[in-house]
Amino acid sequence: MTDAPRTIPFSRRSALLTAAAGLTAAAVTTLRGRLAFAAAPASAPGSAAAPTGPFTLPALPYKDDALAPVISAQTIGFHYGKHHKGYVTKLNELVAGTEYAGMTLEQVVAATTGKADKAALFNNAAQIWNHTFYWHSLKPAGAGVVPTGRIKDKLQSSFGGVDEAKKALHQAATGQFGSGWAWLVAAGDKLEVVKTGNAELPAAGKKPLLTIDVWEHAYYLDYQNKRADYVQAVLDKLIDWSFADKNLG
Ligand code: MN3
Repeated sequence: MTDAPRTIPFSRRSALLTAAAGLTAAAVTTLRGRLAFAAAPASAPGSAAAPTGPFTLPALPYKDDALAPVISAQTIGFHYGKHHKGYVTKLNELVAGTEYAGMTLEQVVAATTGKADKAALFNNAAQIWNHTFYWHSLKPAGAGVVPTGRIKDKLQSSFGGVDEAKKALHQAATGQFGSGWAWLVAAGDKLEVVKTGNAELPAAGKKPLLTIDVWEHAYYLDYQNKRADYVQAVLDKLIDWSFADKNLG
């Protein structure tokens, strides 16, 4: 689960989601393909085994101990190896034999957003996407913690500086009641911080630049109930501003 390419055009996601109601030609570009997901293995005819495709678990962009001590290998083992993987397994079960089996991950998210009767599909598809985006929002210690270039300028003009942007992210991450996500997003020319509950993504028109997972499974083994300490450590030592910069497009 190492050596995945880091350059991932997540930045097109919002446009895809916005356009996705009609599944436009642009939306047909598969997130699977762009993430270099493995091809679905062929299942034996008549096999009663649980479906193993079409969705697969994307590789972690670093080794499972690369974020330690901020995020331990044990946390990654559960968070990536059990939770993230579990969403993939569940989604494959849910789409088996349905129209969703032929869709990209982004298309499943777009087709099920806001539909109460499709909540299970949405939750599992969105959680796969969110987690992949989260892993890429982090970088082994020291590598991306000082923003430069366009993202630095935009943090300055939108928040008044990097520290202020980090404070806004910290506030969103600790202020989210229960499970959810804190996001840095681009809304037109400005950057904003938003929080979402459970598997929800930022609203259409707000392009995700980076995210912090604030579900308890993201930090409880390392920080127990101290979500604020986890968020501060991530912001100070792991957050990858260069990923946000790439996602500006
Ligand atoms: Mn999580």
